Amino acid sequence: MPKFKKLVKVLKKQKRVFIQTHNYPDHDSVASSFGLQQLLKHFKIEASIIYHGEILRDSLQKMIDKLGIELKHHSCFEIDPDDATVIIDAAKGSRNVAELKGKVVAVIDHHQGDSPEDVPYCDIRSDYGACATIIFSYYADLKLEPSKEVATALHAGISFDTHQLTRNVSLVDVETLTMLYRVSDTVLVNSLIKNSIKIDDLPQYKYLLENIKFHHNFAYCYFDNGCNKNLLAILSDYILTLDEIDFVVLSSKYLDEVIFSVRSKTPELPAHFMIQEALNGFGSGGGHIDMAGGRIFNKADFNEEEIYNRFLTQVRLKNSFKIKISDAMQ
Ligand SMILES: [Mn+2]
Repeated sequence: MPKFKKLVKVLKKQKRVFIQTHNYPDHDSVASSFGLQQLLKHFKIEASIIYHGEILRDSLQKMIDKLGIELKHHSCFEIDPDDATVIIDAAKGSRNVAELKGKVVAVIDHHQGDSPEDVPYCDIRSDYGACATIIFSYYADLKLEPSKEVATALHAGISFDTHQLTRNVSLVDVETLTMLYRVSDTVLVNSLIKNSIKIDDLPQYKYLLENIKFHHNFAYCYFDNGCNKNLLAILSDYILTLDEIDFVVLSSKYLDEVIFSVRSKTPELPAHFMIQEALNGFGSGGGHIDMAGGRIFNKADFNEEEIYNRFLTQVRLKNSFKIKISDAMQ
């Protein structure tokens, strides 16, 4: 029996179903939710897509508008404890997912993590570059072709999460993208990718270029005046394009918290472990070997110098280890 049928069985029993993205959703979480919602319709299950936070990027808003994706802030619904929630592109209990009144009955995710025992359906594939790849596998298992809108959304989800097949990508992501490419609106996907920033974002670039610190292959910057989460991610990808840089940490004040975006070009500097280590005792972090995020929940706990030094110590240690290995190999 295809795995997806198990999810259908779980959801058929529910009175009302919500598909919840991670907070401040990105292209992959919205695309995956949309793909799942449309597939559930095939089984006569109606589900509403909800999120917490805001839609921060114009590129994402454009994808939502052009593809007619219906998603609403969770406050638009009166969610009660009997309502069922499917969490997409995040883990149950993660700080990145608002805890709502409904019961979590399913988790579909591609981040590293364990399956919670109290959730009837879990599909966690941490070797995949995008959650959209998992959703497409359901269509493939059922031998159903996604609509042009769903294919376009999933194509965008995979392209954004894997940074156009250059980050945390698996062969399955590539094969999925090849199949989607035949059906999707590639002109729209390309325009979403190419137009990812606005003129209003340029002052943040200026601040970054004026304040970034470099230490050998490590780059670090703290945005004292704040920078939103999605732009911070775009900026860390931008800094990683520097040939000399292997490891980037950008952080910013954001509401009451301090948020972090980490990127790594080399497995010797694993982004997810290094952020966990650096924020230990102050906050939490996680993600993938080449991209990770984190936060300090109370900005009063944030001491910029101490955090910088924690990252720097780890980078120095790991760099010296790397040098020793390469010396030994010569
Ligand atoms: Mn994702």
